[in-house]
Amino acid sequence: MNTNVRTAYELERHSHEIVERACTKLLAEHAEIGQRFGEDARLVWTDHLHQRLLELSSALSADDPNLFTDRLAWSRAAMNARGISSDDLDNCLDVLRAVIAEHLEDESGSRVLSCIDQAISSLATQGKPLDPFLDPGIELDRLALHYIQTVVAGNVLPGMQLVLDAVAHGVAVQDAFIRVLLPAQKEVGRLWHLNELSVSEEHLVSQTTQRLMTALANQAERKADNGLTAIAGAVAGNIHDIGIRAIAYLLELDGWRTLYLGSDVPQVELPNTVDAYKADVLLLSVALTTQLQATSRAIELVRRQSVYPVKILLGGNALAEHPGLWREIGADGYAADAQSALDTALELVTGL
Ligand code: B12
Repeated sequence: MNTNVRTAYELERHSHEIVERACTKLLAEHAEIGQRFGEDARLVWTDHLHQRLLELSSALSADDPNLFTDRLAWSRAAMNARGISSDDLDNCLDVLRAVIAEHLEDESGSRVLSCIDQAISSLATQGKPLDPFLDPGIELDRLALHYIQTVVAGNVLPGMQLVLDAVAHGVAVQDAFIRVLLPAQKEVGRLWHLNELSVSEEHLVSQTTQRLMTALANQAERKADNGLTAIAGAVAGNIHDIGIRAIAYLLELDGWRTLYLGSDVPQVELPNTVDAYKADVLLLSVALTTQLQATSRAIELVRRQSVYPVKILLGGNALAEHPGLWREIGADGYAADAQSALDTALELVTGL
């Protein structure tokens, strides 16, 4: 275990105590926060502080303060959109920093503080735009927007029908996945981030998208078997499974034998599963930086315990903005989207 990983582990081990103390300090020093949030104040800010602490620990473990900067920028945009001021977030970070300084006094404390300080200083120069993913001037983007609007309006079956009709009229199933449904999910995420869609509305679209993907995959024509096996799933702790599920369906349509394990797959299961099914590629999805430790542990276990020479391919939001991180945690490859996932999986196994 290297020093940063050990410090991150220490931070997480004391997380409960640190967060409780930081929250008490925040509410004592900023009585106005307590007044504004009423009886929910402790719950809301404990949760917020805990999430930030886990993100800080992941950044520390990966020795990359930018991972923490990204998370700070993300939560700032989401909270600002919900009427919570940046001052509250700054105060929150100040108390977290102060409590960590008291708690971890030695060299490990200064490593954590330097990670916080570097993250804060890059935050000042980082403005994260939340531009729309979809352009109404492009036909399939327009379909994706229409799909979201129809489902959010409560018309689930007509929304599904829009996509089914497009496929019946010549849009390839692969395009319905890659150019309509997956971008629609990203747009839903953006609208949720900006507080323009509620959690229920996001859930409704996400459930409908999964239902549609299954319907489309079941009716689509599949290429002949290519003799290759892929196992796909989301790493432990990750319940985002729509992207990886789409990739699993698309691999299957391309002729792979695909074993889709779904979300939150325990690391310890992976080595035996790889061997039992003689998997050529193991695809793991990582949505949040707080899932990176589980990911490197999963890779380590497969490398150590699997007999079958499987290739490990990673993808997902957590790795998207940090080129090379996949390699540092020991994977064989990374792909940023569904089409490159298909290409990279084949390339890793066949060299083509
Ligand atoms: C739906 C959704 C949920 C659903 C998930 C339901 C489900 N069954 O999947 C629920 C409500 C459960 C959820 C929960 C949370 N979510 Co959420 N969620 C989303 C949303 C809106 C859509 C996800 C999706 O379907 N994406 C569609 C596909 C296309 O994107 P993708 O998953 O990244 O996959 C693509 C690529 O990354 C790549 N890929 C993905 N996996 C793999 C694997 C391999 C091997 C390869 C090669 C490629 C690859 O290919 C895919 C296709 O192009 C996204 C927004 C977004 N931009 O994605 C937020 C989002 C991912 N969620 C977010 C957050 C913060 C959370 C929560 C922490 C919220 C909270 N405070 O509780 C929790 C965490 C849950 C957890 N423990 O994992 C943030 C993440 C920000 C970040 N980078 O950290 C996002 C980006 C929202 C936002 N705009 O801020 N979420």
